[in-house]
Amino acid sequence: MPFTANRQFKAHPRLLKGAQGMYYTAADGHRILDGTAGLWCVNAGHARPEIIAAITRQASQLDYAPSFQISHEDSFRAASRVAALMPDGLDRIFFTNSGSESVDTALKIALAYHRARGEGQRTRLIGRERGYHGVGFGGISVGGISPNRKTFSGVLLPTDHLQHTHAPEHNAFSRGQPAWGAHLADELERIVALHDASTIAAVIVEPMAGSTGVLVPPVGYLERLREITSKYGILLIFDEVITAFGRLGAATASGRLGVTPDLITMAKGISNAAIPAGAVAVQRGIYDAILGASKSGIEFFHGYTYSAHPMATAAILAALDIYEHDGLFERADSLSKLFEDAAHSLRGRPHVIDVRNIGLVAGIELAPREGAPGARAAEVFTKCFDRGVLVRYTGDTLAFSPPLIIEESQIHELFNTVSEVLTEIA
Ligand code: PXG
Repeated sequence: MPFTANRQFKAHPRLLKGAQGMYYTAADGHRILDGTAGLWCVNAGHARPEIIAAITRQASQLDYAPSFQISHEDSFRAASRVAALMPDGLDRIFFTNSGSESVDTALKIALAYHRARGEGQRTRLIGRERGYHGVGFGGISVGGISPNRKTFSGVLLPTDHLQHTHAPEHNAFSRGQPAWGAHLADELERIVALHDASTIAAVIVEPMAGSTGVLVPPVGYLERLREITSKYGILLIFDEVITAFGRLGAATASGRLGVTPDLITMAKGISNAAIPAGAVAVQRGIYDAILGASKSGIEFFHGYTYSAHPMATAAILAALDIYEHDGLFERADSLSKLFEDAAHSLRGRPHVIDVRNIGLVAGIELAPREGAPGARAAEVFTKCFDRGVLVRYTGDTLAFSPPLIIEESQIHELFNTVSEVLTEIA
């Protein structure tokens, strides 16, 4: 099983058999409040009838259309709708089926762009410690989570990594963006000095690092990365697989935080996770450069059998309709203060050493148990699950990212359950 202790799971399986709105139903019938939108992806809540209807209709009308040399109208309709949510200028869309594929696609576009401009020697990619960019070879190369890399270390791409921005000694219990840490982006200058800008293709970061345990960018940090990358002609990629489609109370983190990258990767909320889907948004100048470099024929040798799968584009169009009609990005924004207060109310509870938040995301970091890092958070996860509340954990950080339809009372239920569990564990 993916990222799972297989033997433990088989000894104590946790199975789900249904989902509706804010709740899962476990195999034994008990209801579980979804505090994580599945894996950060079911932003509009489960089993939305509009999405089910769109997928069903599409399955009977056009179950599949080849994506090479042929397409279907919804592919372009969905691309235009996604583009309309992106920052100005990022209006060329390439469809994928997952976040990992989006990341590898974006990295390949970056390399293709430099090559198209006669700078094919720009091949080095810069990621960040603790970054998560999926599990393709590109994604793990720029990723900064060592257990995901070490087994494959001999075959990773030439990369370098910025320092992560986790700094509890300066920023513990910050609300929203922490004040300290913009200068951590200056490390890019050091990396550029070491390798020379002429060898560097792109920098990729999650604007808000989710998987590693909710690291919110310090005030001014992303701006600084933007300045330095622009200065040296290095492309800036924001991996918005988690943050796009409302998670931070806006269509994108880029829009919410006011920093525009050159490429944006997305997946998860794009289809409300009802059908696997992902995409890369590309600045028009990059697209034009790649197309312009090719005299005729195929301009970019890349793509998937299931790029813009008809069922995926149907789900994307239906999900984007819901986000718009129900005002879910605005809803996430208006709930974010209450969510912040509820998360920070756990300050002072047993084991809590930090609380971090932005939009409808919170991370609660626990002191690790001596000799057993991660065990405390794992126990909280299990106990909450049994009590009917789903949270995520990574290391000793609990992560919260509910569907954007969550009600105020459910926000309180989520954090109150965790608070109770914290008082019960060693
Ligand atoms: N980039 C980012 C920023 C992600 O968060 C991926 C790429 C890869 O997406 P796919 O669709 O290939 O899995 C992700 C995925 C967690 C968790 O609990 C996060 C992800 C996946 C599973 C669990 O933090 N993020």
